[in-house]
Amino acid sequence: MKKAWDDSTMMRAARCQKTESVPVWLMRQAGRYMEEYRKIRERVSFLELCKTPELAAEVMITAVQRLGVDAGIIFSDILLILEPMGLELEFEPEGGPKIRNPIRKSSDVELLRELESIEPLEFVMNTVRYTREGLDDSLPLIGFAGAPFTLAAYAIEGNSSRNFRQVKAFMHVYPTEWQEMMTKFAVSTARYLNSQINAGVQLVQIFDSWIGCLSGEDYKKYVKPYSRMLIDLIVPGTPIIHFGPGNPVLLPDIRDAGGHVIGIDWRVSVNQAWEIIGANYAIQGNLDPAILLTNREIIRQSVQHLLRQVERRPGFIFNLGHGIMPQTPVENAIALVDAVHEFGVVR
Ligand code: 1CP
Repeated sequence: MKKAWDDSTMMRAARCQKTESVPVWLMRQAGRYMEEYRKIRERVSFLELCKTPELAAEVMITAVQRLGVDAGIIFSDILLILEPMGLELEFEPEGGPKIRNPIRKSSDVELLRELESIEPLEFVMNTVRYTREGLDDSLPLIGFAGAPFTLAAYAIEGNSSRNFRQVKAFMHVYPTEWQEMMTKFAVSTARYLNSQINAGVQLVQIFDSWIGCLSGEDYKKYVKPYSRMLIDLIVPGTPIIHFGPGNPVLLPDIRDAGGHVIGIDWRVSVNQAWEIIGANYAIQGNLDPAILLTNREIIRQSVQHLLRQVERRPGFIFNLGHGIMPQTPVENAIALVDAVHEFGVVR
């Protein structure tokens, strides 16, 4: 049976169809910048929150209603898949992730387990179900996972990194083990995303958040085959958003790796991106999240400026180029969503 969300602006834009207005949602729309979220986090740790589906659903539904955005995303994290694959994951009190047994030697790759069964991540499927039940039928729900490279970066570095020297060294020094590890991530992540689709999400987003640290050549050789493997394994029919920020030079290869919507950041303009990627792809992005630290007037002008570039082209999803910063005043995020709804009406 057709559902109201099938005809939503978000789904239509993802399929590059015409919409009467530009859809908008924000990466990290539920998070520390929101008081309701901080209240819940006083009681439970971040990992507990992710593993308590009723609460995770509540956090996202509250954010969606507060902001008035056109899509929800499950409240979860790209790193959760690492636990059942054999890595010991923690989040430090200030929020940063830490892996207690990172992959450093070639023999460590053998200890990384392919995710054979989705059972240990069943709590994420329950988050999908509860969030879907609580969201209005007109709003699609997005599932997500990390792309193989970004997962490998955390698995090898063991925490957030600035220069990614260990992951880069690993892929050059141990190409065979790298291939083995990236294949495990691709296959496991496809299984995970297909389960989210089965549980009730309408779109999936693949976050390759740290890909911008690579050269075009290294992306082609060490990453692209595995991102493509992952995307090719996703059951057809669900729009895929492929987000690979940081280095616009990579965009043609990111596009070729797969996905229906390409997520971009502010380092490239929407028009430049469309020129590079091609008009038959949808684009998601790309306001600099720092703009949300300014004021209502600047936010409104920035939204107008961005939407002027888009004009009436079908296939645009308004978002930030990266997640909302914790310092963002909630009223600024609301002002952004309102401005997109006001200026993004397609006549
Ligand atoms: O309470 C807290 O301090 C936790 C902060 C937090 C939140 C709210 C983390 C820790 N993860 C999340 C949720 C989250 N993460 C969502 C769903 C909520 C939403 O979008 O509203 C999503 C989609 C993510 C994805 C995610 N996690 C990414 C990709 C997105 C991006 O920013 O590029 C990455 C890189 C992570 C890892 C992660 N999770 C959390 C932290 C602090 C980090 C590390 C970021 C870093 O290395 O700098």
